[in-house]
Amino acid sequence: MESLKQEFHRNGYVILRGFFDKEVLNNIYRQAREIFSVQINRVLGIRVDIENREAFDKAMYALFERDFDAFVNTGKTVQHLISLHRLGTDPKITAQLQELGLTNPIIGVRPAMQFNSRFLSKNGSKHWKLDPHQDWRTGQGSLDSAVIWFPLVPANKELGSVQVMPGSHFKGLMEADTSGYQGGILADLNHSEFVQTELEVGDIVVFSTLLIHQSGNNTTDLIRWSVQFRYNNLDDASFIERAYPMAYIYKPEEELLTPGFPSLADIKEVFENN
Ligand SMILES: O=C(O)CCC(=O)C(=O)O
Repeated sequence: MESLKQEFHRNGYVILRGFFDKEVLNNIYRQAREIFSVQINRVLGIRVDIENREAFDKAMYALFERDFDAFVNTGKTVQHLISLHRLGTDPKITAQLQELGLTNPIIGVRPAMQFNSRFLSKNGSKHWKLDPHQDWRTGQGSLDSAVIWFPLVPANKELGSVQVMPGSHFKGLMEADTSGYQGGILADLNHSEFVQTELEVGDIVVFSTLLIHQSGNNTTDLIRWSVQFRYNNLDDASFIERAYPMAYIYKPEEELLTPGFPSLADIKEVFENN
């Protein structure tokens, strides 16, 4: 019988059902909504019930429309949840990656949390979903580097769960538009080769960074909340030979984001009055 590693090598991905504890994921999802709800309250003056999914997602759209910067910054902030990072370093992941052949896994980049909805796009732009691409193009890590993709809400076709093209890692690294974040593949692809994943909370897809994949089409009025973890293999010979290339740029802003802040009074408020 084919081992999981053989299936992973053949298809370029595997789906593992019930891999994560639902409660752990629910907690991350809840914490992310709590952070957004603070900005929803500040910007829109409403206290939205984070347990009411329709109402909450609508409030997210309203925040996006009213204060795009606040939305983007909050989106970045939730990526830094300690619970999310803790999950990304769970020994269970290391063991699973080792079973799949990444003998010595290391984090490739910070975790990413995505909120996909056509209502979270500017002027009808398609940036809310990703065209066919290979993550290796943007990560350039070990040849066997892998992505763990999972939803924070049940993700079916209608909610636009990720779509994968089985065996497409054997097409090699494709020409891509590297001008933006997407790294979209330029060649015409046979779209009928895409497989639509359908995942419950707790299920994961592990895929090779060379696998061609794309966002599904979220046709619902709800947000598709999902997370991606990325790992390299320190033992990969080409990774060592290429001196561990690091393609993600992480640097501070040159300008103060809030000009004139903080004053000495602001500082004293924190350090003297508490
Ligand atoms: O979440 C999606 O729809 C696509 C995600 C993806 O392509 C990626 O993280 O590389």
